Amino acid sequence: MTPRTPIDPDLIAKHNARLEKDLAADYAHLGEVLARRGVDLEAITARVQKFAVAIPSWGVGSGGTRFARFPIAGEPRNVFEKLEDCAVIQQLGRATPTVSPHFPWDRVDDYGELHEFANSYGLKFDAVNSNTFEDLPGRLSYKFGSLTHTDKAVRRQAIAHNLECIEIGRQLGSRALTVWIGDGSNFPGQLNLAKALERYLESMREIVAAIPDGWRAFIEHKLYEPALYSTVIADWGTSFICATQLGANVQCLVDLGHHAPTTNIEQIVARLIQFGRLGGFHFNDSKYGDDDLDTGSVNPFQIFLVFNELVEAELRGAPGFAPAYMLDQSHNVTDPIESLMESAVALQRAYVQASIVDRKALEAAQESNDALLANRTLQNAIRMDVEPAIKMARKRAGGAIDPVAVFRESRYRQCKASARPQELTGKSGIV
Ligand code: RM4
Ligand code: MN
Ligand code: MN
Repeated sequence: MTPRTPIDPDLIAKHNARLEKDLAADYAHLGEVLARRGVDLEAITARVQKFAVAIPSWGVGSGGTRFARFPIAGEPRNVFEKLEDCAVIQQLGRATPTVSPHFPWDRVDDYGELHEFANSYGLKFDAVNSNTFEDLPGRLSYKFGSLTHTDKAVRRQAIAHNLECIEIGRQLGSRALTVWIGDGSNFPGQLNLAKALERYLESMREIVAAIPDGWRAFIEHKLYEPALYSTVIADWGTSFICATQLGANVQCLVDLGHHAPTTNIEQIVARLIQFGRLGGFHFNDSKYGDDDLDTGSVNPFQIFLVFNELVEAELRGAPGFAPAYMLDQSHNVTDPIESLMESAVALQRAYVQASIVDRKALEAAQESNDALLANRTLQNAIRMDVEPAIKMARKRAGGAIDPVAVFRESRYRQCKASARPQELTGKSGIV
């Protein structure tokens, strides 16, 4: 069955026809430059075509800050409309064939129907995210924690929610559960730090016991917020220790915004790979905290350095290396569809640049302690304009050479503005 196409394929073809000639010339030029370095452009383009990152279902809605939310006309009101928007991103960009759902935000009555609906657009589901950081009416409150709460009844409720997420994921064809908790404390002395972690492990043991064969559980750490004094799973060390305590199918998920501003994230990534516990990523960018800005918009070098570790691990065949790539962003001042398309390209760019690093030269420079040459080897890779490889990969896969331009010309958002009458909710932003 050919997938449904929310954007008129003729519009893409028309746009591409206009840009094809320039792209062919740029592509040929890039091919020559890379050949001089001993790199085969066709092999690189084929790598780009295989690269995939999941869209967060919550990312296609407009986000907000702690202060206010400014919904845009035509934003999705339920998971079906979210999937429609995800299909646009995939149709134009061809780098995002999966969606990572979030529950209870994406709850429906019939998951078989949801699965089929996604399939009709050629989309599949990636890791299922549980949410025990928000209260539901008529349920016990997570104000003082969820999986680590002092009250066993609250812990039971949070565990049950995660078990339900696994069951939903099973029906959706997902293969992983991501657990992020907001648990922690706001005052020194408020929480017994050791006991809180003990309760976390106890709760997680029950969840991990229900993880189906072939699945993985991801533990996502975060330095602070909403807890402002201490967070139970604050850092990769805690995440790593918990993963090793909980089982071989439990790994660590790195959200780029969940660290102190100067943290060397690429080194964390290297450590997790080395010890077989890198589960995956939530990509985004930030200046100060968990800003959830578009990936690569603030610090593209950081993304490159992360991919430098990932590609190195891939090429040397690091045991158990199979990270799940997901975006986790919140869009306050842009159209989420445009932002997500740009972010996927930023990841492809970092992936290509990391793929053309002269690894032999780098290793030789490292072994001989030639710091300057080692750094120049990396710089040589990021100075290359690799856009033609990315555009060509997209075009060959049936996407748009310039996805944002086609999206704007399609007037998709304007059409949705009338089809999806705005629902003003009091909800503020995500953390
Ligand atoms: C959290 C964390 C989680 C995401 C929520 C919405 O800060 O990044 O991954 O599910 O935000
Ligand atoms: Mn995240
Ligand atoms: Mn976050």
